[in-house]
Amino acid sequence: MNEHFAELPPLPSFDYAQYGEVSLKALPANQLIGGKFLSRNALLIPHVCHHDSVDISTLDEKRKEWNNAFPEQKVTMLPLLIKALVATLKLYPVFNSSLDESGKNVILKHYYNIGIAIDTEKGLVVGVVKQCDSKSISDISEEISRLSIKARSRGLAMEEMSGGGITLSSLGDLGGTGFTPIINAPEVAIIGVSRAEYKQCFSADKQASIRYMLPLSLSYDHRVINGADAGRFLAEFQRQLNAESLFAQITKS
Ligand code: CAO
Repeated sequence: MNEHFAELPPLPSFDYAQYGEVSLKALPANQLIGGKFLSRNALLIPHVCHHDSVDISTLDEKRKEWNNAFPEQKVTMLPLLIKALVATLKLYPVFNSSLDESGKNVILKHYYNIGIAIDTEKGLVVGVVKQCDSKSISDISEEISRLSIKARSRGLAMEEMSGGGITLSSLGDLGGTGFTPIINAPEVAIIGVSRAEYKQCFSADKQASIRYMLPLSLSYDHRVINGADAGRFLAEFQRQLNAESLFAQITKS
């Protein structure tokens, strides 16, 4: 496939200074390294991005109740998303897979390692929270904290950035209503999460209520996953984010 790209014209070089003063700023190290992989993944993987939103009103209430009761063990939305994602992956295992080198088979992973995009001063890195099915919400919370502190100080070891099955890229409370995340190959899907907002929603019998809605953007490798699979997968993820089994885990955390 690469030979087709060898024939593309180079990006234009340009004398920007002819229009006014300019200055040079070096890109941070992680940005330089990550940029090469992002370019490769964006060019070589046929991406499709599926946008949706999920009602997390009840989940957020339970999270806040927990945080008020145990402020020293504060939980953000991310560990809860990870737990719901693991439950969804168990039902839709192709989202936790990689294409083999022949491109004719997928390797299904029977472990649940979730990558999380971490914003650092040196650029974006992906840390991997391992064995999320056997970890409690508190354990996952602590591991996210550990990985993000280390990524922003000493940097992560290769082992801490490897072995993921699918990645969650949460822009958290930074804003946005959706974005198109680039798949972290050799994974086949990535979920982008934007800022949750209170919105007026209507039930099937047209009753209005204000709900806390979380925007989701699922990019998937169209060689492996079809649009119908993506729709079913996100519908299940929405169910899992509202499942009693998830709420029960918050109180047991
Ligand atoms: N909507 C609204 N609020 C949200 C939210 C969402 N989708 N996600 C998180 N929040 C809230 C958290 O609950 C927390 O609020 P409280 O203090 O009231 O609980 C606050 O935002 C800050 O959360 P956080 O960002 O510190 O923690 P996190 O666990 O959500 O995320 C980490 C951790 C490491 C993923 C995050 O710090 C980070 O680096 N995010 C950026 C990732 C990124 O750059 N992605 C884009 C990649 S493409 O270039």
